[in-house]
Amino acid sequence: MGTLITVAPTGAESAKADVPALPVTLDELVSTAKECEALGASVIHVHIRDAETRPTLDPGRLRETVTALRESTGLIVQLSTGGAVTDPEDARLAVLEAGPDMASCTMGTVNFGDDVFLNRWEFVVGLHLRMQQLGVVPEYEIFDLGHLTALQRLLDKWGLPAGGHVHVDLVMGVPGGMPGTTEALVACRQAMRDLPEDTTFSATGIGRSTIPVMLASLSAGGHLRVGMEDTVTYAKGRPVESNMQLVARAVGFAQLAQRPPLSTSEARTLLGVPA
Ligand code: KMH
Ligand code: ZN
Repeated sequence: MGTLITVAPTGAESAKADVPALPVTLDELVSTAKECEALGASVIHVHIRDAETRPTLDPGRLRETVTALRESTGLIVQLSTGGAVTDPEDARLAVLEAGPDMASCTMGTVNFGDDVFLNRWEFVVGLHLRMQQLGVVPEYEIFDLGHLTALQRLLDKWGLPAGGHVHVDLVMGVPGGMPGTTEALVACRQAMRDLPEDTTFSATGIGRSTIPVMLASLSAGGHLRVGMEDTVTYAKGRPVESNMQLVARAVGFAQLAQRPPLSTSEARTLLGVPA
């Protein structure tokens, strides 16, 4: 099986002033997307910024971003409905109206550093149902083991997502969530036995857990998410130079594991995203 590589280039947490290589304008995002696709990424997980480089969920900017990424790349465009911890639920739900191929759907509340990333059950159900209506394929974001139990409950009660395939992303090493360790990844892998049989997963490790999580995911049959949303230090004392540097490293690891990157069309087939 090949490796699905998702790039998460921007996020909502780092400031451009602190991380100058962060893509924050539409031009920066599109050129990053093109280069990451050429290296082997097949999905882009998108957070956008406003003219002052602050995180935003502005509907017009989101639509413009989806259109520009579709025109310039073959990547699967996945918008974040997580936004920033300060974003209200209605703005997060409205992200879906921008017409992405995929969107994230976080499966529960988690302490997030000194903040709280709030995901009430009723809100999670609302996201799942709206994605079903609009034909947007979810990526279920799992910050803790119990989020997988919540996903099982969601699917049991409300049915399979658009596209019929279940794909989860393990976001590991957030201060307040599960640790970025092989043991935690294996525990999640075991818990996925209660989900549909063909469920797939990717994993990302925040900060220092980036490399251990990549290796654990590849060896457990999982896929990879990398990018400056999650990792801004490449190695001790070396800031990340670009998202491409992180994608290139992930591609190298995937090739070493004899699981080369999936093409965008193979990724669409795997995830149930229409061409
Ligand atoms: N920025 C975090 C609060 C997602 O994109 O869906 C949430 C997050 C998850 O990044
Ligand atoms: Zn995100």
